[in-house]
Amino acid sequence: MSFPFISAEEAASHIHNGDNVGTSGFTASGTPKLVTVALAEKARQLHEKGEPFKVNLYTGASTNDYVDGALTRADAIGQRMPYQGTPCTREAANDGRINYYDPHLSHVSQDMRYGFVGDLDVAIIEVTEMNPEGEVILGAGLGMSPTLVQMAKKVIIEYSSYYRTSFRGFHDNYVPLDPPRRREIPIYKPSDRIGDTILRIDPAKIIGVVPSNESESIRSFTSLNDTTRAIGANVAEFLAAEMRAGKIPPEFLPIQSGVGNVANAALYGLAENPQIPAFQMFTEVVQDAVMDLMQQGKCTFASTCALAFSDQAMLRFMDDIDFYRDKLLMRPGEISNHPEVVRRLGLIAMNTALECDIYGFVNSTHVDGTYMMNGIGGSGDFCRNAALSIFLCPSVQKGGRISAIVPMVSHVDHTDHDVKIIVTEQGVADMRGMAPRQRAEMIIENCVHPDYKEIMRDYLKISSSGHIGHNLKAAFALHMAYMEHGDMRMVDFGKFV
Ligand code: 0RQ
Repeated sequence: MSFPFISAEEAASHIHNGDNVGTSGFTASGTPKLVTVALAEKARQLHEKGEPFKVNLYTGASTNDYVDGALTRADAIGQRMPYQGTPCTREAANDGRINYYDPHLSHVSQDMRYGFVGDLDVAIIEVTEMNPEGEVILGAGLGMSPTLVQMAKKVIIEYSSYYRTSFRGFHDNYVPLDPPRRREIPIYKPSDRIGDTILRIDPAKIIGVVPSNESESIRSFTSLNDTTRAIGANVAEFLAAEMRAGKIPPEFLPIQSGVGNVANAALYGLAENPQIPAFQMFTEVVQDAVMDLMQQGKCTFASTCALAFSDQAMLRFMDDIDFYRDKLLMRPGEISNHPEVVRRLGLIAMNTALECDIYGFVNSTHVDGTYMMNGIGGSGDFCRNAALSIFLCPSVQKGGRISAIVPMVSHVDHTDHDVKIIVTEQGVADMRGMAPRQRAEMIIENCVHPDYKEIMRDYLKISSSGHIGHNLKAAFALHMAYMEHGDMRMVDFGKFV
């Protein structure tokens, strides 16, 4: 069977108001780049004629301007799941124009197969190679494509010729059976393959192939600064001490690292510390730092869901692709984040917090408990199940006007039952085995910025007794001081005593 080449506009004509649409990719990598933009234009034209047009959008994780950006600006998204990180989509989720639902990333594929969001009308899948039997090689992000092509009534292919070297061999496509027939996920080390390099799509579902030549358009990271460098160094020193104490085996444990500037810096911290041996990664996203670590021999293998390289780094990757062939494997998000495997492999999980509280609860998602930043992503998948769950953050934000360590987080994503270690540029709080009051003292002394230490000690003094001591009137006094005066340091506990 051969498939017709069609324009992005024609592809978009097959997508209808109210359709459930799934896209390939994970973060910006491997997403469609033309059909979603044409779909946005179709929505705009229909809206001008006074006709309704919105689709419900289901993706592997965050996307990019080609998907979330274009569709949000065209007011073409109804329901949206999961993780997003595009500024205009964030705004639309916060002001209610998009109905955003933010589950753990490892749950999304199975939730869709379980029928929680209904049928999937269309899947738009970026591929880098395909044959007339519907066998395809995906691109730089695996996301939930295996589940999407299994479920979709129609599949639109975006055939990317941007990748000038073959991606064949980097994917491990796999869909677990659903309960009650689910079996164990047979991954016993990060490099174990359990699925297929090729993804098979029922040829009868493929309605056309749209040629594309777009890059992922990922920008390079902000270079390290004193704060992020200090966080990285603190993590590395802590892990080196764990090894010396025999709590991490000499061959080390696989690393999971979140996305963003802080997570990137933490990996460089591990690279720079000579006491940290070469390690493997079992993670959901690899960023530019991992390429550098592989070149240095510090990271010997990475299992991931996506290669979220900046465009510059992707060009270097393609130039040297054979070096990476036995060092990188992409899996569906359902597997890269699978609690069973995370627990079995004993990961060291490093994710970034918006704010932590003095008892070890973590807010990863909602500024002031209300404003959605990005989403929980995979942080919960990893946090609860890792051998060591570490949260990183600068001790202050916005030039010191916000303390990232507060008396009580304004929203809870990760509880004190799961979070083991908090690291800021000030130091490390190792909360394992510690009662709440011990944790509070340790976090204040080791992690809080000097401008806020006395404020936190004062909070403890006005807190009740009890297992987790709080003063419910004053618990959000720092947040309120920021809202009222633009600076948490203006807090006045006097009125709560
Ligand atoms: O604001 O953009 O205006 O400068 O948040 O903060 O310090 O640059 O850190 O890029 O690593 O992002 C938690 C958002 C951190 C991210 C978060 C403001 C700060 C800045 C970004 P500006 P930084 P990062 C893997 C795992 C949740 C999901 C997760 C995230 C902006 O890491 O979304 O871990 N994590 N997934 O000024 C007000 C605070 C703030 C604050 C930071 N307390 N109050 N603003 N900011 N703390 C990924 C996947 O699952 C795919």
